[in-house]
Amino acid sequence: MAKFFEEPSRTFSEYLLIPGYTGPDCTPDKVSLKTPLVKFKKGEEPALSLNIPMVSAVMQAVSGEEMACALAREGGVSFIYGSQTIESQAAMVRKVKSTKAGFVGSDSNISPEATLEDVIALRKETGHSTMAVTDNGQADGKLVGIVTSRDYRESRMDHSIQVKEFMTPFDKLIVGNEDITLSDANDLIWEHKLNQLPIVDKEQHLKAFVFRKDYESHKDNPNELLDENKRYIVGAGINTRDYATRVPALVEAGVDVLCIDSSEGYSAWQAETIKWIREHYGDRVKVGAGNVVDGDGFRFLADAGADFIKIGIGGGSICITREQKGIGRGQATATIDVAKARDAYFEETGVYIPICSDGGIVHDYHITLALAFGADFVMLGRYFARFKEAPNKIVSVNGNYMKEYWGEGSARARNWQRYDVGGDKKMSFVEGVDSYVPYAGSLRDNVGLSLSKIRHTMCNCGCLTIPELQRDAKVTLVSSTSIVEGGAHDVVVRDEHFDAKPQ
Ligand code: RVP
Repeated sequence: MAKFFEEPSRTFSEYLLIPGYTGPDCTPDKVSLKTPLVKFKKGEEPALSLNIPMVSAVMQAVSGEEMACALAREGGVSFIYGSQTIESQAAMVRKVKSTKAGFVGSDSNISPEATLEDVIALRKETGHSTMAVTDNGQADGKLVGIVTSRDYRESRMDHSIQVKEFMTPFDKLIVGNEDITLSDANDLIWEHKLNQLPIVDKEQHLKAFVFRKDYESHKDNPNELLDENKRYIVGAGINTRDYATRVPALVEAGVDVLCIDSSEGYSAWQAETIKWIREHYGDRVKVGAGNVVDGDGFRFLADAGADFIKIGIGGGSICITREQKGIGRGQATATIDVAKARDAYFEETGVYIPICSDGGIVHDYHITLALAFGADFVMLGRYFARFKEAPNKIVSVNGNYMKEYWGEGSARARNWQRYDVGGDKKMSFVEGVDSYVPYAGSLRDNVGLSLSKIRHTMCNCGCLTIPELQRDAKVTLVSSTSIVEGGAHDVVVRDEHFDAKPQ
């Protein structure tokens, strides 16, 4: 007879946290959200940790190079999507690793022969008013000058005038050399009252810009996740088919951590992929695996040598796996069950394997719940797809700004490797949808707000760290009627459309 689980499969919205005692020293500013990213032995430090418990999903619509830099700046990690060619994925990783914190690659480049009209068009496209003028019009060209809004008067000048006629030429520019430190770059900016400092190599090729406004934000970014060379930490997704070529290319590009991206990870192919990585790189290359939804799946991947293990089947906002195939498990129950298996494994072996709850986070408090259930960090797709830094397009739908968001198992992404169970190299049916999510602005503002809520809730629970929350949280199931009680009820909520007129 089949094995039946006694507990129904539950999701986050079915739970609430019960407050614990909050002492006078338990304040949000004292909360640490540091959490391990890869496994470690009892008493030792993990080789990689996150400063906030959030990573961005291995998805075309979510994790490109801009997202990776923005999230690392806040203390999390992006896993650059693997459903693209090995070359383009490695190029994205390389781009992140070549972006030193505070040193920004130039995305607005123009040639000296271009016209003012081209400058105006480029400014509209990128939203940036500082442009590098390079001999070939590309980011890697020789710097011959810069154009900022101070160099031209749009309404007074002929738009066909060439850039070389009005740019600030190289010999009038203050520049930094490529070995300059951020703090020396900042000194130059202050000394010469600059808004930006171009950084060039010995051949005068543009390497980056340091902006005055970025330095300010860098200073108040204590959570930035950097490697020992002050470069952003970045992850990348891999699959169980082309790892023998993809992994070396990503490692060569400087990737910090890999993740086998699959809708169902309790498989021989995942074990083979990890084995191949261990044979070729030992423990130097860190690799997470998944997804699983019970203790058996966890144990299998733990024994296979995974550095972290991801939980979740069918809970993603764009995912229809449960409808299509009838497999999966409520995200809360899956996380609780896998956390139990992880704790038992730790007891038994002295090795702590971080677990990641992936998919189905709708409200910020779901993150706190996932952590209370034992997750060490969460992976989010929909959440990050709403931000400016995601690689998906912003569109207007019925007058509202939206961002496109599509599943890796949708007809649009066609990421068949993620759903591969051997056999044909194609997708015979979809497991995801193509959708829109409301545009929400910058990652920094949104993540800041979410983390603030998490810190406050942790203080309500009397916890200053994630391990304390995992150990001390008190959790209750909610009834469907008490869910109604949890929102505003029995009042007419005031908004701009319904407001009392003064008498
Ligand atoms: P969400 O954050 O709820 O949008 O979920 C994102 C997660 O959904 C991803 O990290 C991945 O595990 C899963 N996913 C991605 N594509 C698909 C699909 O097409 N079914 N599912």
